[in-house]
Amino acid sequence: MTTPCTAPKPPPMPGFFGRYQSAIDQAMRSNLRPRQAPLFTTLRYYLGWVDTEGNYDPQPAGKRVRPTLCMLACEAAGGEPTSALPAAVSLEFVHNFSLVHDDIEDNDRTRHHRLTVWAVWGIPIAIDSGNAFLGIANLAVARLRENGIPAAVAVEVGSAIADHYLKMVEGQYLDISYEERLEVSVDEYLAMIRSKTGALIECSVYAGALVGGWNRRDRKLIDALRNVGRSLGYVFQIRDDVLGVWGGQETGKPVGADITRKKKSLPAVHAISTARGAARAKILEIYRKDSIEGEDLARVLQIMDDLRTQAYCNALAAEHWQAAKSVLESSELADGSLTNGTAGDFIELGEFLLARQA
Ligand code: GRG
Repeated sequence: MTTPCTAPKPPPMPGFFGRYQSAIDQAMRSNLRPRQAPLFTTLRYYLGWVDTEGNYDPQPAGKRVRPTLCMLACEAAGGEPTSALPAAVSLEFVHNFSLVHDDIEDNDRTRHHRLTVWAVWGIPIAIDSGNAFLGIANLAVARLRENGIPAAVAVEVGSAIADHYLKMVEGQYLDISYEERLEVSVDEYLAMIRSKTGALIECSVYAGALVGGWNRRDRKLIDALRNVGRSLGYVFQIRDDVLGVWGGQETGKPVGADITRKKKSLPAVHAISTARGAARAKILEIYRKDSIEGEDLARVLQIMDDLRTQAYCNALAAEHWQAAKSVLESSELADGSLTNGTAGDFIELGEFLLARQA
């Protein structure tokens, strides 16, 4: 029997999320409002607003982590959080572009317990749908000027978002290419997740800090917040990898999901690189097969248990979280330069990401 995912009870979403949720939702809806062509039903469906026919049908949506981080960083740097909404929702649209395409690439028929776009409309339409999300994202961020953000800052934020989503796409390339390889080092894995997942999370904090802090001419503060975002990206993906193997109470994923598909997520990277003797021969033999199921899956989970792989992953996530906390407590951020209470919000968020169940 393998060790279940360790968290006594799922932590609640940090309370401060509520501060921004309705503004994010309204801004996302207003960006999509002028788009009434049938294509955009696929976007509204994916966002959990309508059913496949386009009829009102609210469903549990994504966590909106990226726009929330963007608004929190803006507030932390001294800005009015709503001034960052064009960047915040742009990041959420980019994220949805990546998820719609990721569902195709991973052959995933469901996300958040609902059919994915390709599973409903087929792959060609889902490619189109993802591309539409990206177009909407590009238009959304261009609206920063309407919130009184100077052109130079708006251009910098727009370029940062484009630059970071290119990094995300690069990271996705690496992730896919690692599936063909038997052995991937922890350093290679960390470089891959820094791009695939970390780039957009880092950019969320960076973009928010730029919008909120441009008039303070305090690059140190913006860079320090950006470093917090970078560390949170690692925490986020490592936790995702733990949930991908040991399941989460709310992920809807079966235990072993990422092993079955031979993903080189952190648990596999750790187990393959640290197993010795008969365990090493066995795990390599299993990972040479086309897919991993039944007894093979149970054996890999057993090897991971023996190697204390889950504890290793949790410790690495905690190490990156510690790095973020040290920045939050560093001289750049701890001397009252952050808006009251926002350092505590970042801490609450980090602790939620470390233990989240979905
Ligand atoms: C094919 C041109 C082309 C691009 C594809 C697919 C892709 C680019 C990049 C993939 C990036 C990706 C899906 C990273 C995984 C990040 C991740 C763990 C997503 C889950 O994020 P959550 O938990 O999702 O925030 P919700 O649903 O809560 O918003």
